[in-house]
Amino acid sequence: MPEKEGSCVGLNEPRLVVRKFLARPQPEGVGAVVRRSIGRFELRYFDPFLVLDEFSVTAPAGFPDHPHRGFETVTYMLQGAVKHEDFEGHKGTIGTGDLQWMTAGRGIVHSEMPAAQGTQKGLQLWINLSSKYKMIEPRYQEVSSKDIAEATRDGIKVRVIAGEALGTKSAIYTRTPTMYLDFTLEPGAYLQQPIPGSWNAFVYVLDGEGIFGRSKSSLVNAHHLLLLGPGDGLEAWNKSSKLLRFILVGGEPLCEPLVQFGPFVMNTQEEIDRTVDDFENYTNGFEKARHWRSESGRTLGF
Ligand code: FJE
Ligand code: FE
Repeated sequence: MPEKEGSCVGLNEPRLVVRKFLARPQPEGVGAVVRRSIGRFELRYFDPFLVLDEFSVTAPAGFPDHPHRGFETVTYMLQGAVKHEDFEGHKGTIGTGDLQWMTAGRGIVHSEMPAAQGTQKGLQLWINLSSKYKMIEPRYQEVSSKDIAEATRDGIKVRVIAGEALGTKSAIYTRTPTMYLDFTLEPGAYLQQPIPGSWNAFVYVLDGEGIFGRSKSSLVNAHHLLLLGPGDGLEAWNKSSKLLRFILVGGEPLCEPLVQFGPFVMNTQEEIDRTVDDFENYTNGFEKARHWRSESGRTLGF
């Protein structure tokens, strides 16, 4: 029998931090604020990731009616609640710790608005879809906080949004192979997390101060994005006296041409032109946008 699970884990080639960005607040949507790391000018694309926003929204601000095509949006709530409504009549509210994994595919038009008093905070990640899946039927996977798989070991807690960690697997289906882990490390904790060698991966720090990649590297605190270089996993340390919370996200790069026009992400300019036509003429997946308005009654356009 193997020994205690995990005892054989060891990384041969820990990934090092190759780039570091501080995500500063910027206006987005209607009166909302995002700290954008991936998707800003200096980091337009980190294949397959298009956008990572740490958002902060207080009513009446929000993200009223707007379309998406060609990718997935993953919304993970950190505080408060967001209500979404789409043009098919799909409605729901996600609160602290809840997850919405939306595959926009050929087209979604929806609104994402605050659903509670005070400030709603969370993360929204946009994951590109490969050319063969860009026009698939839209799909939602919604997971409430209590159903997100968690594991704890040696001062490490992980919430497994997608993929696997500490022997615990998520039930989320990722069309583009993706891992998404929410780690909390107690003071003194040390983490080794395998990551498939061919994947791109990053860390985004939410709280506290951590050391990533090499034990002697400098402390990294909240709102910083770290791009990881090649290797087979991540090593992280909490050498501080407070909790350290960060997400680790990895994905298999698509290695395809990319043409983006706001919330439409395709492979060629021609496909983008067709998408704008489809949106304006309510065709090829946007049929139901013709008569639909959310309760907010506003639009973000695109
Ligand atoms: C969008 C502008 C936007 N980050 N984080 C243009 F703001 C958006 C958009 C969001 C968004 C929504 C939430 Cl709930 C959280 C976000 C951008 O909705 F889609 C376009 N096209
Ligand atoms: Fe959206």
